[in-house]
Amino acid sequence: FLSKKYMLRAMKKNEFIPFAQAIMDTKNKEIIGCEILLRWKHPTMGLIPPNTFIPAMESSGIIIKVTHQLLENIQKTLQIKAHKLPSNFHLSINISPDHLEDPELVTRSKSFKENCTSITTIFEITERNFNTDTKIAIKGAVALNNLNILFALDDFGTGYATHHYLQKFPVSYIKIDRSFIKMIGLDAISHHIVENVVSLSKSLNLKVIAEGVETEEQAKYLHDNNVDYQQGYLYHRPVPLSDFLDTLGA
Ligand code: G
Ligand code: G
Ligand code: MN
Ligand code: NA
Repeated sequence: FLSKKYMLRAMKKNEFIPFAQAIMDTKNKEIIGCEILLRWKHPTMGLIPPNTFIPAMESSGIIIKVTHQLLENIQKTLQIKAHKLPSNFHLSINISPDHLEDPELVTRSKSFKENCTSITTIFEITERNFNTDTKIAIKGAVALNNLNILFALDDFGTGYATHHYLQKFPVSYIKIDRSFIKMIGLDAISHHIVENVVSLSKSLNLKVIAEGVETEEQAKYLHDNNVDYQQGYLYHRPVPLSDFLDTLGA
């Protein structure tokens, strides 16, 4: 089921669904936005999580088509539920690094932005396996940034060339990988690792999002260490975007 042909057929049948997970403001514990997480609603296998199929989509290149379809689906859902959106809502979308080299991402994103004027759009680029360092990719990122799309460096702390990318790409947010959040409260060494990740982000003057927050102890630590935003099972599990927007009320 991970062949290119099979996944393209699934795309045509609209089996890839945007789920959303809330992102919380650490200070007032209000929802400031959400991250879109793709799910495959397979007719016989049920809901398949992205780590199962994203790598196959990336290596076959169809992630580009699937992401363009995802942008259209998100746009439609946001238009239907526009009355549910709070002001200054942040919507974060994962983009595969190679996709930055595709000029069509800029035209697609431009039309997305024109149709979703009330939200702040963030593209999350992972620094795990991030070797998309070409001039073309940087140019793409700058063009998107000129459309007022912000960038988050995802899985922060797991890559090998963090600062190289922070220098070259127009990054506004970093997301501390959940492997670091898991270490909070465990032992002294783990503690120092987390503190260093936080202080590096702060010294670079970036907004910090912690992901994979599961316990009150982690939440308190992140609050006490001035981490701006938090995401994790402690607050909300990912649900279909449309349901998520319904829970926002008014
Ligand atoms: O939801 P889950 O934890 O299984 O997500 C696994 C990974 O898949 C996450 O790291 C996330 O960044 C990635 N991912 C989720 N949705 C998308 C998507 O639409 N596009 C890309 N490129 N990656 C995604
Ligand atoms: O790669 P990325 O960080 O974008 O992936 C986010 C993934 O982490 C999603 O697949 C989501 O389902 C998962 N996730 C979200 N919150 C938590 C959490 O609190 N704990 C764990 N273990 N996974 C989480
Ligand atoms: Mn992400
Ligand atoms: Na991540």
